[in-house]
Amino acid sequence: MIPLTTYLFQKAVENPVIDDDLVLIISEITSAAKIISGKVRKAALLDILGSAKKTNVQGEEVQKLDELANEIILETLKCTGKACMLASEEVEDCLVLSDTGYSIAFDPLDGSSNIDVNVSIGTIFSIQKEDVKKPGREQIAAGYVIYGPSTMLVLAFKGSVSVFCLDPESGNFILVKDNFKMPEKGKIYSINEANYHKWTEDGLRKFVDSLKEQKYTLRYVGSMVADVHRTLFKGGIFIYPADVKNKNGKLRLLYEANPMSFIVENAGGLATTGKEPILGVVPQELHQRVPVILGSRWEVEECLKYLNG
Ligand code: FDP
Repeated sequence: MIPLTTYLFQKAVENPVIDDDLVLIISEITSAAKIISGKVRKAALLDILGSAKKTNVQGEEVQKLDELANEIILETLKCTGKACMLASEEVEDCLVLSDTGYSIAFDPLDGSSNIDVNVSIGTIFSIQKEDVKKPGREQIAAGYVIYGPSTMLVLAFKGSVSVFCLDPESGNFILVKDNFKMPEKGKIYSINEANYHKWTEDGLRKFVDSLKEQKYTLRYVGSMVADVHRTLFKGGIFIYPADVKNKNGKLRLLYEANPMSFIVENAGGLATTGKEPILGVVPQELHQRVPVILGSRWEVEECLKYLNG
């Protein structure tokens, strides 16, 4: 039974990137996630389900739990004294706290349209040095916490991905899988197929048709953490493409696409916009969107063949 903090200090011995400040930041993000997990589990009892009756910077409806999760993470990270810049899906501008240190981009509660129906949602985070607006390849660490039947943390550093499960009795995230690798090929594709006729790439339609011919099955929760979590463990492909309405797709680069791509690639998979590796995209804007194609190596390479002729 290895708790997260013990794991981080052990990992720091072999990986010099993991310094005490980083350990503190990751520990505090996961402490915030434990509080959020508690609120999510009791949301109906605490009367915190439903809309906060406002829209965020991206024009999306803000849920009460979105707001609460955002406040919990912001306050927790500010208190560490080690975060120099914070960027949240729910906040228009970056919060600059100092010149040097770690910057954290996060989606406090991803999949918020699923909150009211008790479907898995999660917190996603990306940690960079100094500036948040850097290519994903430069991430120091990235992870997500999924609030599902159990609360799990998936944490990636360059070259390693580890999986933890929250033990409700001890309140610790316990290591359940070190050096996690995803399957090289799967049997599931995950995409909002209701948009089939709106996708801008004809090659994508042909690729999805080819998967059906190969007897793939479709699973789509509509909550990125849940869909990526399944893709990591079972293999296959997750796609949120560009469509006529969303020219750059829907998912945000800095706190959705980048951290998930970093996890997937360090677990042996691939992540691309269809034109370039997601981790190579140079961010132009804080809330920039990108098309996302990620998953097992075989399916992503196959998808690229269809997209690029
Ligand atoms: P949500 O709007 O519920 O917050 O980031 C946005 C996101 O969820 C992702 O979690 C999810 O993958 C995607 O949107 C689902 O979008 P569609 O409903 O358009 O399929």
